[in-house]
Amino acid sequence: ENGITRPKGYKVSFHYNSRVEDMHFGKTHPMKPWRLTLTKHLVLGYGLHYAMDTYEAVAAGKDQVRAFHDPDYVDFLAQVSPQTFADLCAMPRFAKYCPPKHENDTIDLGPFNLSTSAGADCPVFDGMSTYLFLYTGATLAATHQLTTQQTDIAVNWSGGLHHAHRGEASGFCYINDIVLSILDMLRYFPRVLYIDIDVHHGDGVEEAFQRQPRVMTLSYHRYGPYDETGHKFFPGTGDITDTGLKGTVGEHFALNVPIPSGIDDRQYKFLFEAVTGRAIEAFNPSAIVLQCGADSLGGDRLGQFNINIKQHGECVSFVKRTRLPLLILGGGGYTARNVARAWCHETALATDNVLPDAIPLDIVPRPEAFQNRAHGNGLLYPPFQRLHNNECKDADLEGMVKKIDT
Ligand code: TV7
Ligand code: CA
Ligand code: ZN
Repeated sequence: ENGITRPKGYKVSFHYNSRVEDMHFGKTHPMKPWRLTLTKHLVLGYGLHYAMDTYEAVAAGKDQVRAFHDPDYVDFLAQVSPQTFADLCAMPRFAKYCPPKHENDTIDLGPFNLSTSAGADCPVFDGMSTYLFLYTGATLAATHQLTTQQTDIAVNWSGGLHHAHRGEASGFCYINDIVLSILDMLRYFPRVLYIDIDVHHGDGVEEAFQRQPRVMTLSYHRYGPYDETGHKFFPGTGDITDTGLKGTVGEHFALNVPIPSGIDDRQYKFLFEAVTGRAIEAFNPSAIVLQCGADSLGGDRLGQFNINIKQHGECVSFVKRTRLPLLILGGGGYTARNVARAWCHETALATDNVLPDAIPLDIVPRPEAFQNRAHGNGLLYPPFQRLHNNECKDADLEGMVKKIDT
């Protein structure tokens, strides 16, 4: 016996699809869908599938995706591949979306911020269309389980792609599965709270609901200049003064917690619990969507925070304690072994299971991914080689919370 039990008094559903995991954005692209395979290996290795209902996702339909996205963009996404890209771009219907070309561009941008050039944030890759409609299908299936009260917590680690806009891909995100999910939820729940702990600002979701007082968006993210050239950390939005569209009924229903690099567990816990607690109290949501981007972990390839898996998970526990219908999604996360650790740990938290910290290396197919000679094979405290200087001052935290709470 592995000791894994189903949670008492509530249900958890787990949505996945193996075909999503086998996709490749390109050799050097930081987004690695196989981190989902690694996550699944840990979840199965620990036996957490005994604690949940598991569902293999089917692809979302174009009509479902059109509930938020531009119809031309949806048709393009449904047909695009490296083979069809040039021909599609040449069609008058899509050519009008192509930006003018510049002499010394390193990246050839096509329509909708898509590109076949190496180095593009949103590349066109083999199987891309399948990938997009499948991760979206998984989120919509998870949402359906919640809105029909067949489950209490639904999990889709392949979703959470918060940067996609109505008619444009952005920051590794093509279809905004989160927006589509919340739109569905609004047919059943009076108010939906969206919480985003990815290290990047959840700009696409905030923008989609900037005029909607029934949706509150709350993002925690790295914000500010991050290099010598004064470039801002992507996407550069989400200032503390950004609280929704001024002069509309949506004003005050967006919250942003911009954070300097290097924030530690204690500081993050303080900010997260103070601001999220107040948001829940003031907004009184009927359901919650939690985007659990794992690039906020210390040692992430793109992130700049220093928080550990235990604190990342405490955000999930804190939100779960509201006992509201909860959709848990993935998002960013670029150091695959740590992404898998965090999301497996959070699957355990969702199902009220406590896992032994030693990863069961004998039952995961790729033990070498979790084996480290110097630091062992712990689940919660992997070695973080590259920690960031903590630029986050204790003295500023209290003031930030006050400023947001107005
Ligand atoms: C949700 N950072 C998505 C986060 C999206 C971040 C960016 C890269 C990057 C892209 C690559 C690549 C990279 C090592 C890192 C202004 C630019 C600078 C392209 C090189 N290596 C999420 C998006 C962010 C693509 N984009 O929130 C191919 O880093 O900063 C930018 C924009 C222009 C484009 N260039 C980067 O976590 C899922 N991109 C290597 C190959
Ligand atoms: Ca965020
Ligand atoms: Zn991110």
